[in-house]
Amino acid sequence: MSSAYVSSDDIRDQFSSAMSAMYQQEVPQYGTLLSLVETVNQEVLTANPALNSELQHSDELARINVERHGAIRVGSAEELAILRRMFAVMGMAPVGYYDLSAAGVPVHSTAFRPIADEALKRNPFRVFTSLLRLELIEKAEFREQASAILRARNIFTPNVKALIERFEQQGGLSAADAEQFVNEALETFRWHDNATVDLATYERLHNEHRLIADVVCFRGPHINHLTPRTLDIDEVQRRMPSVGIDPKATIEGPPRRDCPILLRQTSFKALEETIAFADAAEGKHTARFGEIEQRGIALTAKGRELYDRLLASAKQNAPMAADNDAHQAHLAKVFKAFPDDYSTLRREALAFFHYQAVSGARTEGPVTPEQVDNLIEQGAIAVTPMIYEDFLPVSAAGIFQSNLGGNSHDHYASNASQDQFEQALGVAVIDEIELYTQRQQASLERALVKLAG
Ligand code: OOG
Ligand code: NI
Repeated sequence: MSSAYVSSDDIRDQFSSAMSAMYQQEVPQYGTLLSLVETVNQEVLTANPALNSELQHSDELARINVERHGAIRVGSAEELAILRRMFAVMGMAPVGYYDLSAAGVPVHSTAFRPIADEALKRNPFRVFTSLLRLELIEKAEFREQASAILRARNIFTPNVKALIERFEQQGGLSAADAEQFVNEALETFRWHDNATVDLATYERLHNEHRLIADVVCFRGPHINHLTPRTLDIDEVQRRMPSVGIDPKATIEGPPRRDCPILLRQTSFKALEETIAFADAAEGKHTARFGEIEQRGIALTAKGRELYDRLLASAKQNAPMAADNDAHQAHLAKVFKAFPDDYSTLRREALAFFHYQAVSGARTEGPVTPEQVDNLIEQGAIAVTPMIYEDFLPVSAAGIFQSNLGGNSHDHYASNASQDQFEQALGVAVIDEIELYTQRQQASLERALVKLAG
């Protein structure tokens, strides 16, 4: 790629900070949450020098303050396919397939995110992107009305489409084009307090499912939350009320542990906002909320299986407590079966790690897998946890539900359709486990080459 072009990592970094600035203006509580998260992160790092140096060593520290994910919901295959090309300009590819129908939400989703080590270090900005599944709406009349409304809208500015095409033809964008791209791409995700339909249409679709109204009745897929990464989610959850934020009852995901795994998340309830409808009637819509997350180590397929099993059994033998302390205590008991030290997690191949040669160390001849363990014990190879960069379907369902006022529709139950999603997207989604496996393997190979001198 010619140096006349801005790197995709730079464009993503600019876009992620422009999006954050826009959302702080639109939803002031998000700004309050950002400050709270920053305060708690600073306190954690001050109180815990070992964590501080571990994060510094793995280049995690630099990204913490820019790190966030957002979420959007789109209505048609065409919209999803153009979004995929838009995110590609920012070095973001679709990773993973999430079926939310099992949780009574008529969407399926992927996460657009950077995939290479260097890109993740620079800015791991991710967007959880859901496609509405009109085929799951029972009444044909609603299906047809919704798809006619969606066909008539255009969620992209003409300029952003032209810039996407220019990027695809040239293989990059100049600084001026990149700046214009960021500004124009932002328009797709802006909030509109005027709906494209009359109040009666909104209410009909809303009564079928609140999410359908949210996707169908507006000019575009407004960003519905942005989520900063905290180093202590329990502490942020505890302090949210003190800054005027009302958190959802329980933290989703695994319990607090010495070695955090996967992803823990909590949110505050969606705001009720005034909307002007096309017939000049005034009404309310609740869509936009705030969320925080704490990320831990990525799990292998084997580790993930254990996580899913333990989570399911926790849910089975205790209906999710509305009291977070009781819920966390119960989870902690069930998750005792999940090893909680990095050495066991690595030896039992439950989690992914980065391997690094320690400078000055040398090996002779080829190294067998058993010798890798010895080299680690001898201090010739250092291992650091590989952070989980993706999402969790059960947690995502919990986040969706906390904002849908409990109006879940069981008849959508378990209707995964990855083929159909990929057809809409225009490409196959990348398998996240495969990505972690490749990154781990590449780091080990680099370490061994370096040790061999
Ligand atoms: C997405 C909810 C899922 C997460 O972090 O798991 C999500 C949405 O409400 O559109 O953001
Ligand atoms: Ni989220």
